[in-house]
Amino acid sequence: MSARLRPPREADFSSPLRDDRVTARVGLWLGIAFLVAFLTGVFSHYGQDTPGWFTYPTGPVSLYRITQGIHVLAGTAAVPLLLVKLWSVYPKLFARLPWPPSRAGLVNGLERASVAVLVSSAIFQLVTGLQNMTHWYPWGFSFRSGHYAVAWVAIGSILVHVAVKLPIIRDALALPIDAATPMPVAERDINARVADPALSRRALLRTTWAAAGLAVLATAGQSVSWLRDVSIFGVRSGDGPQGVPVNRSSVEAGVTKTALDPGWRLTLVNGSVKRQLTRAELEAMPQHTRSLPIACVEGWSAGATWTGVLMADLAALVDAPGDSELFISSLDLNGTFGTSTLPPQFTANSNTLLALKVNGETLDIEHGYPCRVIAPARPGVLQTKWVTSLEVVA
Ligand SMILES: Nc1nc2c(c(=O)[nH]1)N[C@H]1C(S)=C(S)[C@@H](COP(=O)(O)O)O[C@H]1N2
Ligand SMILES: [Mo]
Repeated sequence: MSARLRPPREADFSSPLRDDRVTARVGLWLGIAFLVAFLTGVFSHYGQDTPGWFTYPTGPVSLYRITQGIHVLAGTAAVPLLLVKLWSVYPKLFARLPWPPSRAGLVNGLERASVAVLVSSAIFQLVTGLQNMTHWYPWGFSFRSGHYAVAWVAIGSILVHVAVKLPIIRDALALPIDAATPMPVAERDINARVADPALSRRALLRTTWAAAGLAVLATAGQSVSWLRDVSIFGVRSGDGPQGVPVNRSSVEAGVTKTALDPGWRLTLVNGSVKRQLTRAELEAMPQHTRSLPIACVEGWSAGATWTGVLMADLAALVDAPGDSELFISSLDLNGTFGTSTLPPQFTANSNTLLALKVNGETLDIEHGYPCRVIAPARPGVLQTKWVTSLEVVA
């Protein structure tokens, strides 16, 4: 290299590890991770913001626990994969655009612009996802709408990228990883220059898979209990009261007094029919016990045994059909999670309870005392705690 200071050029990067064979193999798994995260993410979004054409399923009861666990694990695995992939191609940033402008130059410029969109949307998704897992919201926009909107940008730019690169990807995947053969693709003969690298391409790939696997193991314990001890990234894998982690506490929700107030009543409303019940009256109704997980959008989940009354029984008290849609309000007034809507198929489902107990004990205030919603297969954010009223939606 010359002694004179100048910006690097693509040819200055001579590691034979930066090779289409590495990029394509890591890219393949990165693409799979993003596709899995996209599909499970859209499902999660529809679970919370259900479009009219979609009926959210009431089972299997662990559905959301599985899809959202996979969503977060796919995103976690993508972090080391994206880092290695970016490292393998970043010298291309210093490749010169053909000058004077030509058709080829224009195509090249467009392709680089699409890669810029791809890289920035991918980084945005992984960073905001990790921030949500740790409850760190340094930005002003809503996490869910931002993460959802950019998901479409990311998946779209991945599709464009794969389409543009398909011939290179095919050739690169077909070539043995460690063979010295230079790539048949014209501009990629840099790797032939360095004869004896410190690390083989195979070893680099193995290290990459190991890093992705380790990241997954270190996170999975937030949903898989026997992995808990090795899960240093499982943010909320520790036990909360009654063996269930707590998302938003009673202090954060501002309900420490109202939830324990002996004057608390559950209000049931069906048009002009109205009824109020004390907790003792709820306890006097037929009680049902169900094993259902709480599965947070952040990826953690925990199974528990809940005891309480059937939603359909409550609807009947105000002369409403057992498959009524219910609007649920809680004492928690200063957040967006203080209300939720229970669709008809959940009110009618005998796994959906207004729970009074968890794991055999009276609900802790942190888990929603005096009573909370627990429905099968749904995102945790809809399992409203500190319930104060159920209104039949006309
Ligand atoms: N009223 C109210 N209910 C709520 C919340 C809340 O902030 N306020 N958080 C929800 C979220 S995001 C989750 S994951 C579950 C967690 O329930 P837990 O704290 O009992 O584990 O409660 C849900 N119910
Ligand atoms: Mo949650």
